Amino acid sequence: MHVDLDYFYAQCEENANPSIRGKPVVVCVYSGRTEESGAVSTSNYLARKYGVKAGIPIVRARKLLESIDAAFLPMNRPYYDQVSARIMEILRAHGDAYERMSIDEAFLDISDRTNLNYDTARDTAREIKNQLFTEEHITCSVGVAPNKVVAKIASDQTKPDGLTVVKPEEVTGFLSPLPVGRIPGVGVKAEERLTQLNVSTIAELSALDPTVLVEIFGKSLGSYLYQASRGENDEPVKEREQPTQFSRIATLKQNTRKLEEILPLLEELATSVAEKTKANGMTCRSIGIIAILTDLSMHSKSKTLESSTSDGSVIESSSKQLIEELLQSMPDAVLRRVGVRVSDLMKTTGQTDISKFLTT
Ligand code: TTP
Ligand code: CA
Repeated sequence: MHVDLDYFYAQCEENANPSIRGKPVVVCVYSGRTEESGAVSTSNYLARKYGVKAGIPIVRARKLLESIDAAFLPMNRPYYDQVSARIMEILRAHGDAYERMSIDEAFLDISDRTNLNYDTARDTAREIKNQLFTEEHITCSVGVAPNKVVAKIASDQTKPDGLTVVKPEEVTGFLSPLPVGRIPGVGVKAEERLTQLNVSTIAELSALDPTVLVEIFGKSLGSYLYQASRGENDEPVKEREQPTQFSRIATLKQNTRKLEEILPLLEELATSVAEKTKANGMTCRSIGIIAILTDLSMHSKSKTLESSTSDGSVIESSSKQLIEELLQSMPDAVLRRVGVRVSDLMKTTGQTDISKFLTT
């Protein structure tokens, strides 16, 4: 099963501000350089009807929605991280195995618990969708299929709030008419290359000689494509390898060395990194800051804690202390970007975070 949360950041915003429901919603990453500079992070489906989608400049989105009552909101990543972490916990509990792919996507292996029965699998998918909606007011699109590649293509088939089940005997019929671009990993470039070979559908791709594909795309992508076009893929659903660090870095509204101008951004980054650490079920023992100066040189400073934590306030206060120390040691430094990084990570499962006892 592949689960993809619908228009995720924008849906989080609709839940946080119910008054914007029913309006086009545009989540923006303001670069801060001028008032309207930056790009659209994502938008709800209503905004998409007007052509407003991820990646376009905010200025362009404003034009497209000129006479419309639309909501333009700044991206609030720490909040989406929190919602995502809760949802991922729910998803994890529904799988024999679970693999988080991104902030809003995960694979579940449900083979054993459904006994490979696709009707049971459909019920499981409905149950998950209901639970996400009841508990988090979030809709998602789900694909159920014999393997990861087909499940991902299936979740993309009907959006938003979709559920597409592709039984083993339906795989070929399902894939055949779809454009090759629907195969995960086929980007614009690969698609262009395939168009030159007169291949536009997955059926046409599956008719190519595999040696031709390997010649053009190399052994790894070439053989993956050949298999994917036939609906074959044997990658297991598995938890990702443990990350060793989490970091976030962002550009300041203006170049500065004033603490009062740096701290609000630093706080936001620290909270986000803390959420990410928690979302991964981990704690950190080392906290660091990164500073990129106006000459683009990079400087960092870190400290080791006495005990491991994922407490946002600890990460925040340590980051503040480190940035103060860095500014003191570099009297001429003017900052362009700042970042927060945690490392020395540990899994919390089966272990108690000592800081929990210390904060009460
Ligand atoms: P997606 O799953 O690609 O998009 P989505 O969830 O907004 O919409 P859909 O209903 O089509 O799944 O990405 C997940 C989140 O990642 C998205 O809500 C915002 C963020 N994102 C960006 O910040 N920039 C981008 O260019 C894209 C594609 C996504
Ligand atoms: Ca999504």
